[in-house]
Amino acid sequence: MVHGLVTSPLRPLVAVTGGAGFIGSHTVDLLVASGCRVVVLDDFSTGKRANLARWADRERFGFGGSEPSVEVLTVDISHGLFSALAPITAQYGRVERIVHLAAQVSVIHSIANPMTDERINYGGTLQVLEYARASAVRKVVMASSAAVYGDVSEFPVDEQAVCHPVSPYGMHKLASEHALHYYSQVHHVPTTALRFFNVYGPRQDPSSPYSGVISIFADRANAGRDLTIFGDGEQTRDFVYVGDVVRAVVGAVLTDGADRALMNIGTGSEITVKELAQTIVELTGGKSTIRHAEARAGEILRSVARVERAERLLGWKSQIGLRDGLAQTLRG
Ligand code: UD2
Repeated sequence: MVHGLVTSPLRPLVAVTGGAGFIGSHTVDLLVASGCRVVVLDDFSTGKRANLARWADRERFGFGGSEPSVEVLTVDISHGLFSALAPITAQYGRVERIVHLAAQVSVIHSIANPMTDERINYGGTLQVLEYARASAVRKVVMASSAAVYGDVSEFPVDEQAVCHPVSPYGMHKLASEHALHYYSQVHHVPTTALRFFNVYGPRQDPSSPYSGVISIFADRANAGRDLTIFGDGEQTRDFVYVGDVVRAVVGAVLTDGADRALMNIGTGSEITVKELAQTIVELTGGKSTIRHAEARAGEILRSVARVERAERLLGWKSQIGLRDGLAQTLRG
């Protein structure tokens, strides 16, 4: 069970950085459904207003009404949160909790641009934590990643495994986890880091070559186009449905427990990319052909999470199986 859930009749004000993105917008939906008021901070580099369209008519100045509502601010997280949030807190009271999802999300981009990745991903986390410290925020939850592990040899991957990230992206996520621990221990800002495995689901953008494989395969299979597998397709991943992921995020941010904790957010099951492609082709009526191209350099061959810790600390477990999640994703 989630311990210490907020029972205040007042709706907590929760800030969501990256709230217009794929995982962020699903997080906003669930927070609002849980009775929270939400302020989104997003620079719209990859986030989209369309992802928040259902809240558009209730955006701005809706906090005083009877309906839960969402405020959207255009902010580059690496410039800090203070000036952006000042008018909001002056009008609606303090930000009680923060979900930190804003990030430069491409591993490949981080290898070509390590300084940019450091500014946004590590620097952005420090900005969030500085705001949280100064404003006595009650909980900060950050999206970390399976990328912190790098190459490991034991599966499923345990949170206690020694981390050797093999990208600036993974390095900066790991450094961000250390920052969460430091701010919690020294400055008494309660924090939780969630190490996401391969998240998929509706609203994931398939448009970049480094988009999530399921978003690319779903998009192409729906259009009857070929799917390209990099390498032999025997590499495995632990694909976790976005609806499950945001239950973990919202559970963690609305609890006063799980402080200074970090945990894997995955299903504990793995599937090869080849089986994944075959399943998607089957679910879309068999119109697409599966082709192979050269394996990606630096590819991790196996990835699957040990999941007991999230169950123990948050009472969280994935519920949506891959076939159901794929069906939802293919419907869009
Ligand atoms: C995921 C995360 C990344 C980081 C990393 C940590 C996503 C989108 N990326 O990278 O942010 O956390 O895990 O290890 O979740 N593939 C194909 N054909 C395609 C596209 C991909 O075969 O058209 C393969 C790809 O070579 C890989 C697998 O599918 O073996 C998954 O690729 P991905 O880009 O979805 O995610 P991954 O695991 O590289």
